[in-house]
Amino acid sequence: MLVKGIRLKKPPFFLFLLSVLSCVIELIVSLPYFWPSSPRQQSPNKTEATSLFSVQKQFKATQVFLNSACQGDNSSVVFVLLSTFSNMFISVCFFRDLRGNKFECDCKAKWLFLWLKMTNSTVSDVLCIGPAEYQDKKLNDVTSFDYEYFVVHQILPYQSVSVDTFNSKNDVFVAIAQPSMENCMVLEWDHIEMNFRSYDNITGQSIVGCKAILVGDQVFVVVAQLFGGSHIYKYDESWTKFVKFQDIEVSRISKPNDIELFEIDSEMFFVIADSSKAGLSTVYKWNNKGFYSYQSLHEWFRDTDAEFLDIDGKSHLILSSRSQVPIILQWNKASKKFVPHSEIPNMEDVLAVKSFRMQDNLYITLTRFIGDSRVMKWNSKQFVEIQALPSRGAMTLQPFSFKNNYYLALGSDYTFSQIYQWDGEKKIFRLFKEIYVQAPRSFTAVSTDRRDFFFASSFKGNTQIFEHILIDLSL
Ligand SMILES: [Ca+2]
Repeated sequence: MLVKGIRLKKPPFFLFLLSVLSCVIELIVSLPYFWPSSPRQQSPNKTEATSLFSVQKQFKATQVFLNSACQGDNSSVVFVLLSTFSNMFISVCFFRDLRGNKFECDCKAKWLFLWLKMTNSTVSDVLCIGPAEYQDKKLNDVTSFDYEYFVVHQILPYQSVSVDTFNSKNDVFVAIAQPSMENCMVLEWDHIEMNFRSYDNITGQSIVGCKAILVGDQVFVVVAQLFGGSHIYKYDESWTKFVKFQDIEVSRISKPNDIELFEIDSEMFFVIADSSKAGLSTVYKWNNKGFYSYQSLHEWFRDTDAEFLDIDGKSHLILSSRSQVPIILQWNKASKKFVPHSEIPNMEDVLAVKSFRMQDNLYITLTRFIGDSRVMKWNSKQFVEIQALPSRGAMTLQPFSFKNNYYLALGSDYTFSQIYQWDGEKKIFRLFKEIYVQAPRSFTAVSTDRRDFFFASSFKGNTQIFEHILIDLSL
Protein backbone atom coordinates (compact mmCIF):
# COMPACT_ATOMS: atom_id res chain seq x y z
CA MET A 1 0.00 0.00 0.00
CA LEU A 2 1.21 3.45 -0.83
CA VAL A 3 0.92 4.60 2.73
CA LYS A 4 3.31 1.94 3.96
CA GLY A 5 6.13 3.86 2.33
CA ILE A 6 5.24 7.18 3.85
CA ARG A 7 7.19 8.24 6.87
CA LEU A 8 7.10 11.48 8.77
CA LYS A 9 10.66 12.15 7.63
CA LYS A 10 9.44 12.75 4.06
CA PRO A 11 8.91 16.40 3.08
CA PRO A 12 5.51 17.75 4.09
CA PHE A 13 5.06 18.94 0.52
CA PHE A 14 4.96 15.32 -0.61
CA LEU A 15 2.16 14.63 1.82
CA PHE A 16 0.36 17.71 0.67
CA LEU A 17 0.56 16.61 -2.98
CA LEU A 18 -0.76 13.17 -2.09
CA SER A 19 -3.53 14.72 -0.10
CA VAL A 20 -4.56 16.96 -2.99
CA LEU A 21 -4.40 14.01 -5.38
CA SER A 22 -6.55 11.96 -3.04
CA CYS A 23 -9.13 14.74 -2.86
CA VAL A 24 -9.28 15.03 -6.65
CA ILE A 25 -9.86 11.30 -6.97
CA GLU A 26 -12.49 11.40 -4.25
CA LEU A 27 -14.19 14.30 -6.00
CA ILE A 28 -14.33 12.38 -9.28
CA VAL A 29 -15.68 9.32 -7.50
CA SER A 30 -18.31 11.51 -5.85
CA LEU A 31 -19.50 13.20 -9.06
CA PRO A 32 -22.31 10.71 -9.87
CA TYR A 33 -23.85 11.49 -6.51
CA PHE A 34 -23.93 15.22 -7.19
CA TRP A 35 -26.11 14.62 -10.23
CA PRO A 36 -29.80 15.23 -9.46
CA SER A 37 -30.88 12.48 -11.84
CA SER A 38 -28.68 9.89 -10.19
CA PRO A 39 -30.90 6.82 -9.85
CA ARG A 40 -29.63 6.30 -6.30
CA GLN A 41 -31.06 9.63 -5.27
CA GLN A 42 -34.47 9.11 -6.84
CA SER A 43 -35.90 6.70 -4.36
CA PRO A 44 -36.53 8.35 -0.99
CA ASN A 45 -36.53 4.93 0.68
CA LYS A 46 -32.96 4.43 -0.29
CA THR A 47 -31.72 7.77 0.94
CA GLU A 48 -30.16 6.51 4.13
CA ALA A 49 -28.58 3.49 2.54
CA THR A 50 -27.32 5.66 -0.26
CA SER A 51 -25.89 8.14 2.16
CA LEU A 52 -23.99 5.49 4.00
CA PHE A 53 -22.90 3.84 0.80
CA SER A 54 -21.57 7.00 -0.68
CA VAL A 55 -20.00 8.21 2.52
CA GLN A 56 -18.33 4.89 2.90
CA LYS A 57 -17.22 4.93 -0.70
CA GLN A 58 -15.76 8.35 -0.32
CA PHE A 59 -13.97 7.36 2.81
CA LYS A 60 -12.83 4.01 1.62
CA ALA A 61 -9.31 5.16 0.89
CA THR A 62 -9.24 7.05 4.15
CA GLN A 63 -10.36 3.99 6.02
CA VAL A 64 -7.62 1.93 4.46
CA PHE A 65 -5.17 4.41 5.86
CA LEU A 66 -6.92 4.44 9.20
CA ASN A 67 -6.74 0.69 9.29
CA SER A 68 -3.02 0.87 8.77
CA ALA A 69 -2.88 3.43 11.56
CA CYS A 70 -4.86 1.04 13.72
CA GLN A 71 -2.31 -1.61 12.95
CA GLY A 72 0.48 0.46 14.31
CA ASP A 73 1.62 2.44 11.28
CA ASN A 74 1.43 5.73 13.12
CA SER A 75 3.35 7.56 10.44
CA SER A 76 0.32 7.45 8.22
CA VAL A 77 -1.82 9.29 10.72
CA VAL A 78 -0.71 12.71 9.55
CA PHE A 79 -1.59 11.88 5.99
CA VAL A 80 -4.84 10.37 7.12
CA LEU A 81 -5.83 13.51 8.94
CA LEU A 82 -4.93 15.73 5.99
CA SER A 83 -6.93 13.69 3.57
CA THR A 84 -9.71 12.96 6.03
CA PHE A 85 -10.65 16.54 6.64
CA SER A 86 -10.60 17.48 2.98
CA ASN A 87 -12.70 14.44 2.18
CA MET A 88 -15.05 15.30 4.99
CA PHE A 89 -15.71 18.67 3.50
CA ILE A 90 -16.85 17.17 0.22
CA SER A 91 -18.97 14.52 1.86
CA VAL A 92 -20.59 16.75 4.36
CA CYS A 93 -22.03 19.05 1.76
CA PHE A 94 -24.10 16.29 0.28
CA PHE A 95 -24.68 13.53 2.79
CA ARG A 96 -25.63 14.85 6.14
CA ASP A 97 -28.08 12.22 7.12
CA LEU A 98 -26.41 9.38 8.99
CA ARG A 99 -29.55 8.23 10.77
CA GLY A 100 -29.95 4.51 11.14
CA ASN A 101 -26.33 3.80 10.33
CA LYS A 102 -24.33 2.09 13.02
CA PHE A 103 -20.59 2.16 13.23
CA GLU A 104 -17.97 0.02 14.88
CA CYS A 105 -16.77 2.62 17.36
CA ASP A 106 -13.17 1.49 17.59
CA CYS A 107 -10.19 3.52 16.48
CA LYS A 108 -11.31 3.26 12.83
CA ALA A 109 -14.26 5.50 13.66
CA LYS A 110 -12.15 8.21 15.19
CA TRP A 111 -12.23 10.28 11.99
CA LEU A 112 -16.01 10.43 12.17
CA PHE A 113 -15.88 11.23 15.86
CA LEU A 114 -13.50 14.12 15.23
CA TRP A 115 -15.58 15.41 12.39
CA LEU A 116 -18.78 15.23 14.45
CA LYS A 117 -17.05 17.30 17.11
CA MET A 118 -15.81 19.87 14.60
CA THR A 119 -18.68 20.22 12.20
CA ASN A 120 -21.14 23.06 12.26
CA SER A 121 -23.56 21.01 10.18
CA THR A 122 -26.63 19.48 11.72
CA VAL A 123 -25.98 15.79 11.84
CA SER A 124 -28.17 13.21 13.47
CA ASP A 125 -26.69 10.93 16.12
CA VAL A 126 -24.34 8.22 14.98
CA LEU A 127 -24.86 5.03 16.95
CA CYS A 128 -22.29 2.35 17.71
CA ILE A 129 -22.79 -1.30 16.88
CA GLY A 130 -19.70 -2.23 18.90
CA PRO A 131 -17.41 -2.79 20.73
CA ALA A 132 -19.59 -4.19 23.50
CA GLU A 133 -18.99 -1.33 25.92
CA TYR A 134 -20.35 1.20 23.44
CA GLN A 135 -23.10 -0.85 21.82
CA ASP A 136 -26.16 1.31 21.02
CA LYS A 137 -24.45 4.34 22.51
CA LYS A 138 -23.69 7.48 20.55
CA LEU A 139 -20.33 7.79 18.86
CA ASN A 140 -20.19 11.22 20.48
CA ASP A 141 -20.16 9.57 23.90
CA VAL A 142 -17.12 7.42 23.25
CA THR A 143 -14.42 8.40 25.72
CA SER A 144 -11.42 6.63 24.24
CA PHE A 145 -10.40 4.61 21.22
CA ASP A 146 -7.97 2.13 22.72
CA TYR A 147 -6.93 -0.52 20.31
CA GLU A 148 -4.79 -3.45 21.17
CA TYR A 149 -3.28 -6.45 19.44
CA PHE A 150 -0.18 -8.58 18.90
CA VAL A 151 1.60 -8.42 15.55
CA VAL A 152 4.62 -10.36 14.35
CA HIS A 153 7.61 -8.05 14.63
CA GLN A 154 10.47 -10.37 13.73
CA ILE A 155 10.94 -14.01 12.88
CA LEU A 156 14.07 -15.86 13.95
CA PRO A 157 14.65 -18.73 11.53
CA TYR A 158 15.33 -21.40 14.11
CA GLN A 159 13.68 -23.52 16.75
CA SER A 160 14.06 -22.86 20.42
CA VAL A 161 12.95 -24.21 23.78
CA SER A 162 13.53 -21.32 26.13
CA VAL A 163 14.09 -17.57 26.02
CA ASP A 164 15.53 -15.58 28.89
CA THR A 165 15.95 -11.81 28.97
CA PHE A 166 18.36 -9.58 30.89
CA ASN A 167 19.46 -5.95 31.07
CA SER A 168 23.07 -4.93 31.06
CA LYS A 169 24.45 -1.39 30.82
CA ASN A 170 21.15 0.04 29.63
CA ASP A 171 20.84 -2.52 26.87
CA VAL A 172 18.34 -5.34 26.59
CA PHE A 173 19.43 -8.85 25.70
CA VAL A 174 17.82 -12.24 25.24
CA ALA A 175 19.42 -15.68 25.53
CA ILE A 176 17.72 -18.31 23.42
CA ALA A 177 18.26 -22.04 23.87
CA GLN A 178 18.36 -23.85 20.53
CA PRO A 179 18.71 -27.60 21.00
CA SER A 180 18.82 -28.51 17.33
CA MET A 181 21.49 -25.96 16.43
CA GLU A 182 23.49 -26.69 19.59
CA ASN A 183 23.50 -23.03 20.44
CA CYS A 184 22.77 -20.54 23.11
CA MET A 185 22.03 -17.53 20.95
CA VAL A 186 22.44 -14.16 22.64
CA LEU A 187 20.59 -11.31 20.92
CA GLU A 188 20.74 -7.60 21.59
CA TRP A 189 18.09 -4.98 20.94
CA ASP A 190 19.28 -2.66 18.20
CA HIS A 191 18.03 0.84 19.05
CA ILE A 192 18.56 2.07 15.50
CA GLU A 193 17.33 -0.82 13.39
CA MET A 194 14.59 -1.47 15.96
CA ASN A 195 15.01 -5.20 15.98
CA PHE A 196 16.86 -7.94 17.83
CA ARG A 197 20.25 -8.72 16.34
CA SER A 198 22.84 -11.37 17.05
CA TYR A 199 25.25 -10.44 19.82
CA ASP A 200 27.04 -13.67 20.63
CA ASN A 201 26.66 -17.36 20.21
CA ILE A 202 27.55 -19.91 22.86
CA THR A 203 27.93 -23.34 21.31
CA GLY A 204 27.10 -26.48 23.24
CA GLN A 205 25.49 -29.86 23.03
CA SER A 206 21.76 -30.56 23.41
CA ILE A 207 21.17 -27.24 25.11
CA VAL A 208 17.89 -27.15 27.01
CA GLY A 209 18.22 -23.88 28.88
CA CYS A 210 20.21 -20.63 28.85
CA LYS A 211 19.75 -18.56 31.94
CA ALA A 212 21.42 -15.20 32.46
CA ILE A 213 22.72 -14.24 35.88
CA LEU A 214 23.90 -10.74 36.75
CA VAL A 215 26.28 -10.40 39.66
CA GLY A 216 27.25 -6.74 40.03
CA ASP A 217 28.34 -5.73 36.54
CA GLN A 218 29.31 -9.28 35.57
CA VAL A 219 27.06 -11.17 33.18
CA PHE A 220 26.93 -14.97 33.35
CA VAL A 221 24.91 -17.43 31.34
CA VAL A 222 24.15 -20.86 32.74
CA VAL A 223 24.01 -23.30 29.86
CA ALA A 224 22.11 -26.44 30.81
CA GLN A 225 22.75 -29.43 28.54
CA LEU A 226 21.43 -32.95 28.29
CA PHE A 227 24.87 -34.26 27.38
CA GLY A 228 28.38 -33.13 28.21
CA GLY A 229 27.47 -31.53 31.53
CA SER A 230 26.25 -28.02 32.16
CA HIS A 231 28.46 -24.93 32.20
CA ILE A 232 28.56 -21.29 33.13
CA TYR A 233 29.84 -18.71 30.67
CA LYS A 234 30.88 -15.19 31.53
CA TYR A 235 30.91 -12.14 29.29
CA ASP A 236 34.53 -11.12 28.76
CA GLU A 237 34.92 -7.42 27.92
CA SER A 238 38.34 -7.86 26.32
CA TRP A 239 37.22 -10.75 24.10
CA THR A 240 33.81 -9.12 23.59
CA LYS A 241 32.20 -12.51 23.84
CA PHE A 242 31.09 -15.09 26.35
CA VAL A 243 33.86 -17.42 27.49
CA LYS A 244 33.58 -20.51 29.62
CA PHE A 245 33.80 -19.60 33.30
CA GLN A 246 33.18 -22.87 35.11
CA ASP A 247 31.67 -26.32 34.86
CA ILE A 248 28.70 -27.00 37.04
CA GLU A 249 29.18 -29.90 39.35
CA VAL A 250 26.53 -32.20 37.95
CA SER A 251 27.03 -35.53 39.62
CA ARG A 252 23.42 -35.24 40.76
CA ILE A 253 22.05 -33.68 37.60
CA SER A 254 21.33 -35.94 34.68
CA LYS A 255 18.41 -34.39 32.83
CA PRO A 256 18.10 -30.68 33.51
CA ASN A 257 14.67 -29.34 32.65
CA ASP A 258 14.50 -25.87 34.14
CA ILE A 259 16.73 -23.24 35.75
CA GLU A 260 15.48 -20.56 38.12
CA LEU A 261 17.49 -17.75 39.62
CA PHE A 262 16.73 -16.15 42.99
CA GLU A 263 18.14 -14.08 45.81
CA ILE A 264 17.72 -14.64 49.55
CA ASP A 265 19.15 -12.08 51.99
CA SER A 266 21.26 -10.57 49.19
CA GLU A 267 22.82 -13.94 48.36
CA MET A 268 22.54 -15.29 44.85
CA PHE A 269 21.26 -18.79 44.07
CA PHE A 270 19.96 -20.79 41.17
CA VAL A 271 18.18 -24.11 41.12
CA ILE A 272 18.22 -26.74 38.38
CA ALA A 273 15.13 -28.95 38.23
CA ASP A 274 16.09 -32.45 37.13
CA SER A 275 13.54 -34.59 35.33
CA SER A 276 15.35 -37.93 35.33
CA LYS A 277 14.48 -40.71 37.75
CA ALA A 278 17.95 -40.82 39.21
CA GLY A 279 18.51 -37.05 39.20
CA LEU A 280 18.29 -34.63 42.03
CA SER A 281 17.05 -31.08 41.69
CA THR A 282 19.86 -29.00 43.13
CA VAL A 283 20.33 -25.48 44.48
CA TYR A 284 23.59 -23.69 43.62
CA LYS A 285 24.98 -20.69 45.46
CA TRP A 286 27.33 -17.87 44.44
CA ASN A 287 30.38 -17.68 46.73
CA ASN A 288 32.08 -14.69 45.08
CA LYS A 289 34.25 -16.99 42.97
CA GLY A 290 31.71 -19.20 41.31
CA PHE A 291 28.52 -21.17 41.78
CA TYR A 292 28.71 -24.31 43.87
CA SER A 293 26.13 -26.93 44.77
CA TYR A 294 24.48 -25.96 47.99
CA GLN A 295 21.52 -28.21 48.62
CA SER A 296 19.95 -31.17 46.90
CA LEU A 297 16.19 -31.14 47.09
CA HIS A 298 14.12 -34.30 46.81
CA GLU A 299 14.95 -37.61 45.11
CA TRP A 300 13.08 -39.83 42.67
CA PHE A 301 10.38 -37.40 41.68
CA ARG A 302 11.37 -36.42 38.14
CA ASP A 303 10.97 -32.69 38.60
CA THR A 304 9.97 -30.73 35.54
CA ASP A 305 10.01 -27.20 36.91
CA ALA A 306 11.03 -25.02 39.84
CA GLU A 307 9.54 -21.67 40.81
CA PHE A 308 10.88 -19.31 43.44
CA LEU A 309 8.38 -17.06 45.18
CA ASP A 310 7.97 -14.88 48.18
CA ILE A 311 4.90 -15.76 50.24
CA ASP A 312 4.15 -13.33 53.06
CA GLY A 313 7.79 -12.28 53.28
CA LYS A 314 9.18 -15.83 53.33
CA SER A 315 11.14 -17.50 50.54
CA HIS A 316 9.64 -20.60 48.96
CA LEU A 317 10.30 -22.98 46.10
CA ILE A 318 7.54 -24.86 44.31
CA LEU A 319 8.68 -27.98 42.50
CA SER A 320 6.48 -29.58 39.84
CA SER A 321 7.07 -33.27 39.20
CA ARG A 322 5.91 -35.98 36.88
CA SER A 323 5.22 -38.32 39.75
CA GLN A 324 3.34 -36.23 42.29
CA VAL A 325 1.42 -33.01 42.96
CA PRO A 326 3.48 -29.81 43.18
CA ILE A 327 5.29 -29.47 46.49
CA ILE A 328 6.15 -26.28 48.34
CA LEU A 329 9.48 -25.94 50.16
CA GLN A 330 10.12 -23.12 52.61
CA TRP A 331 13.45 -21.46 53.39
CA ASN A 332 14.45 -22.05 56.99
CA LYS A 333 16.30 -19.00 58.26
CA ALA A 334 18.15 -20.91 60.99
CA SER A 335 19.47 -23.80 58.91
CA LYS A 336 19.60 -21.68 55.74
CA LYS A 337 18.14 -24.58 53.80
CA PHE A 338 14.83 -25.35 52.11
CA VAL A 339 12.56 -27.65 54.09
CA PRO A 340 9.33 -29.34 52.97
CA HIS A 341 6.35 -27.17 53.79
CA SER A 342 3.18 -28.26 52.01
CA GLU A 343 1.79 -29.31 48.66
CA ILE A 344 -0.85 -28.18 46.22
CA PRO A 345 -3.42 -30.96 46.60
CA ASN A 346 -5.41 -32.64 43.83
CA MET A 347 -3.20 -31.22 41.09
CA GLU A 348 -1.58 -34.13 39.34
CA ASP A 349 0.32 -33.85 36.07
CA VAL A 350 1.40 -30.25 36.54
CA LEU A 351 4.32 -29.48 34.22
CA ALA A 352 5.19 -26.05 35.57
CA VAL A 353 4.18 -23.47 38.13
CA LYS A 354 4.71 -19.74 37.62
CA SER A 355 3.90 -16.94 40.02
CA PHE A 356 2.95 -13.32 39.53
CA ARG A 357 1.62 -10.41 41.54
CA MET A 358 -1.34 -8.32 40.60
CA GLN A 359 -2.71 -5.53 42.79
CA ASP A 360 -0.75 -6.78 45.82
CA ASN A 361 -2.18 -10.29 45.49
CA LEU A 362 -0.07 -13.35 44.80
CA TYR A 363 -1.16 -15.75 42.07
CA ILE A 364 0.24 -18.90 40.52
CA THR A 365 -0.47 -20.57 37.20
CA LEU A 366 -0.28 -24.34 36.84
CA THR A 367 0.47 -25.71 33.37
CA ARG A 368 -1.13 -29.00 32.45
CA PHE A 369 -0.71 -30.71 29.10
CA ILE A 370 -4.24 -32.06 28.92
CA GLY A 371 -7.28 -31.16 30.97
CA ASP A 372 -7.45 -27.79 32.65
CA SER A 373 -4.52 -25.55 33.47
CA ARG A 374 -5.23 -23.46 36.55
CA VAL A 375 -4.92 -20.01 38.01
CA MET A 376 -4.76 -19.94 41.81
CA LYS A 377 -4.65 -17.13 44.34
CA TRP A 378 -2.95 -17.04 47.74
CA ASN A 379 -5.59 -16.37 50.41
CA SER A 380 -3.10 -15.97 53.30
CA LYS A 381 -3.37 -19.67 54.17
CA GLN A 382 -3.25 -21.59 50.92
CA PHE A 383 -3.60 -21.33 47.17
CA VAL A 384 -7.22 -21.51 46.01
CA GLU A 385 -8.34 -21.97 42.44
CA ILE A 386 -9.88 -18.94 40.77
CA GLN A 387 -10.01 -20.16 37.17
CA ALA A 388 -9.57 -23.25 35.03
CA LEU A 389 -8.28 -22.84 31.47
CA PRO A 390 -9.01 -25.73 29.09
CA SER A 391 -5.65 -26.96 27.76
CA ARG A 392 -4.91 -28.88 24.63
CA GLY A 393 -1.32 -29.98 24.63
CA ALA A 394 -0.06 -27.13 26.80
CA MET A 395 3.64 -27.16 27.66
CA THR A 396 3.61 -23.60 28.94
CA LEU A 397 1.27 -21.16 30.65
CA GLN A 398 3.06 -17.86 31.09
CA PRO A 399 1.83 -14.84 33.04
CA PHE A 400 3.13 -11.46 31.88
CA SER A 401 2.26 -7.81 32.07
CA PHE A 402 2.51 -4.84 29.69
CA LYS A 403 1.55 -1.28 30.62
CA ASN A 404 -0.46 -2.26 33.70
CA ASN A 405 -2.43 -4.90 31.80
CA TYR A 406 -2.07 -8.52 32.86
CA TYR A 407 -2.05 -11.47 30.49
CA LEU A 408 -1.63 -15.22 30.38
CA ALA A 409 -0.25 -17.03 27.35
CA LEU A 410 -1.40 -20.62 27.13
CA GLY A 411 0.52 -22.72 24.61
CA SER A 412 -0.95 -25.55 22.58
CA ASP A 413 0.76 -28.32 20.64
CA TYR A 414 -2.41 -29.04 18.64
CA THR A 415 -4.06 -25.74 17.87
CA PHE A 416 -3.74 -21.99 18.38
CA SER A 417 -2.08 -20.69 21.50
CA GLN A 418 -4.29 -18.38 23.48
CA ILE A 419 -3.63 -15.07 25.16
CA TYR A 420 -5.94 -14.19 28.01
CA GLN A 421 -6.33 -10.74 29.48
CA TRP A 422 -7.28 -9.93 33.07
CA ASP A 423 -10.75 -8.48 33.36
CA GLY A 424 -10.61 -6.27 36.45
CA GLU A 425 -14.39 -6.10 36.75
CA LYS A 426 -15.19 -9.77 36.44
CA LYS A 427 -11.97 -10.79 38.20
CA ILE A 428 -11.12 -13.48 35.66
CA PHE A 429 -8.84 -13.85 32.67
CA ARG A 430 -10.87 -13.67 29.49
CA LEU A 431 -9.74 -14.96 26.11
CA PHE A 432 -8.26 -12.04 24.25
CA LYS A 433 -6.29 -13.20 21.20
CA GLU A 434 -5.10 -16.35 19.51
CA ILE A 435 -1.67 -16.74 17.95
CA TYR A 436 -0.27 -19.65 16.01
CA VAL A 437 3.01 -21.11 17.21
CA GLN A 438 4.10 -24.60 16.30
CA ALA A 439 4.83 -26.64 19.44
CA PRO A 440 5.35 -23.64 21.75
CA ARG A 441 7.76 -24.28 24.64
CA SER A 442 8.05 -20.88 26.27
CA PHE A 443 6.70 -17.35 26.08
CA THR A 444 8.85 -14.47 27.28
CA ALA A 445 7.92 -10.80 27.61
CA VAL A 446 10.67 -8.31 26.76
CA SER A 447 10.27 -4.52 26.97
CA THR A 448 12.69 -2.02 25.48
CA ASP A 449 12.55 1.53 24.07
CA ARG A 450 9.00 1.75 25.42
CA ARG A 451 8.03 -1.11 23.15
CA ASP A 452 6.71 -4.43 24.37
CA PHE A 453 7.66 -7.74 22.77
CA PHE A 454 6.70 -11.29 23.33
CA PHE A 455 9.04 -14.12 22.30
CA ALA A 456 7.34 -17.37 21.38
CA SER A 457 9.79 -20.25 21.25
CA SER A 458 8.84 -23.16 19.03
CA PHE A 459 10.18 -26.68 19.20
CA LYS A 460 9.26 -27.37 15.58
CA GLY A 461 9.17 -24.05 13.75
CA ASN A 462 10.61 -20.56 13.72
CA THR A 463 10.94 -18.53 16.87
CA GLN A 464 8.53 -15.61 16.60
CA ILE A 465 8.76 -12.19 18.18
CA PHE A 466 5.38 -10.53 18.54
CA GLU A 467 4.96 -6.90 19.39
CA HIS A 468 2.19 -5.80 21.66
CA ILE A 469 0.55 -2.68 20.28
CA LEU A 470 -1.71 -0.57 22.38
CA ILE A 471 -2.88 2.55 20.61
CA ASP A 472 -4.26 4.86 23.20
CA LEU A 473 -6.37 7.29 21.26
CA SER A 474 -7.89 8.73 24.37
CA LEU A 475 -9.60 12.01 23.80
CA1 LIG B 1 10.48 -22.48 36.27
